[in-house]
Amino acid sequence: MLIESHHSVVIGLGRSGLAIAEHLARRGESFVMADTRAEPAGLAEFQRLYPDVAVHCGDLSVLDLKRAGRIILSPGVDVRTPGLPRSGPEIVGETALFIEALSERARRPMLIAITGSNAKSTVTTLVGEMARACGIDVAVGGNLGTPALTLLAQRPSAECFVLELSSFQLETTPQLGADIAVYLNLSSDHLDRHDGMTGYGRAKQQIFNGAGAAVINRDDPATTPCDPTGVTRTLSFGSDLPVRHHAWGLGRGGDDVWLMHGEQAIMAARDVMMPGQHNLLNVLAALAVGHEAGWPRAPLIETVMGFAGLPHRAQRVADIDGVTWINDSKGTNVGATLAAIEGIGMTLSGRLILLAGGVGKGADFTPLAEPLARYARTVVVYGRDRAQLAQALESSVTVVIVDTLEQAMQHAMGVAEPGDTVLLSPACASLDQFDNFEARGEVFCAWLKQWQPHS
Ligand code: UMA
Ligand code: ADP
Repeated sequence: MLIESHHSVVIGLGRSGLAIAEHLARRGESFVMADTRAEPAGLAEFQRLYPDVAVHCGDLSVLDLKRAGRIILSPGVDVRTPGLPRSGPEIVGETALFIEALSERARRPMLIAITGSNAKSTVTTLVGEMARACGIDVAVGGNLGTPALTLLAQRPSAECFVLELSSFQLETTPQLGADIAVYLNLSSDHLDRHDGMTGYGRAKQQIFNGAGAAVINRDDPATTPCDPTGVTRTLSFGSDLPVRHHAWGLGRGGDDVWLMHGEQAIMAARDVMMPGQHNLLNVLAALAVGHEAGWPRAPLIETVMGFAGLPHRAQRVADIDGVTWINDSKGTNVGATLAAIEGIGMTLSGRLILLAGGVGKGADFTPLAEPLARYARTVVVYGRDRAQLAQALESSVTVVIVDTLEQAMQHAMGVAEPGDTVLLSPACASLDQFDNFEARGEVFCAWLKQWQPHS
């Protein structure tokens, strides 16, 4: 394929690649497409839509990418992929094109950008719901599912964009310029892509580039801007009692826990439908965003009271003979599972039975040992990396090893006592036994159906 200096080369024939192609085509810009897979799933659809655009599939090293005007990467494509030039043309991602297009608008809509290792989708969705409840024409997407450029095309008159951004998307966005930049937390994930925690943290810090207000987590120092230049205001949330006006936190009064803004109690924790203290923090982060955006408080609180959370994220799915069953299949890393154990453990009447396992991605599971010793009756491990989990946990808690999730559930059903909670929060990816985390969560829910004849 011949590459010329006026060409953008778009890499990746997935959702982002299609959104980029549509954007460039609409602007009349010349581009070619490439994908490192020999037969990418999106090829036929792309060729149907753009029969005149050249497409290269396979090794990028055979292309003369140094000649390109610029290279636009899909988030799933590593910047270190063989064949990608280390110098020469600029390498950016879909979010950078979105920012460029936004800045061309006469009246720039508000941009709220949300990152973190965990809770991005929950907080992004909640902030979007809050905006809608305030009557704002809002578009919600990014890593959550709909590419930012697709949102821009579909919702040209949106007053506000709420984007979930992954480290992959931030890494290829040199200047984000969000009006409100939210950094929820940092824990180990995607280390294969980012040369360890330092690179992963550095990519996440790009959320603050050119930001107006920063919303950060007092419980997690990694979320503080490393370079606060340009950040005009910093708001924080955390599990302690906030002492300053810009701080959101938790307070205790009588038997109740309260969500606080400075010294003002905003709402009772028992009015939050999502289970666990970690979800109270998510609500505090969303309230801080709503406040900073200048949205009225009453619809924000009403939205929280009606928000049950997203499927597969610490979702209460059954109550059988006094035992609560929680589906946290999206707990695909140690940080998420830790938050679920701590958050749910804190409010337990009985003991916890944790079901964990799958593909551990080389993670260190030992941080789970101490909270499990505090809250768990048993941990049932299954799937490919069950032996690593067992080894990390068995000196602190009873561990039972089985092969499959169904066997783990069967065992949990046998040992659970009334008041206990069975939590599926695998701390692992699902791909050894399932298509994705949704399929894993659905197996969990389907298995429970046999015990709930009336549901
Ligand atoms: N491809 C290559 N070479 C590679 C990897 C991929 O050529 O080394 C090609 C594939 O053959 C395929 C295309 O790239 O044709 C897929 O592109 P992609 O992997 O970037 O995926 P998209 O379909 O563009 O979806 C992406 C995000 N995917 C990833 O970051 C991996 C989606 O997040 C996101 O919803 C979407 O853009 C819209 O913004 C998914 C995700 O798993 C949900 N995100 C990770 C996460 O949440 O942990 C970060
Ligand atoms: P993301 O989009 O970042 O993956 P999700 O909202 O889909 O985030 O949640 C992913 C996982 O993180 C779920 O298992 C969820 O229970 C867990 N989680 C939710 N809130 C928090 C939090 N505040 N800290 C850590 N983990 C959390």
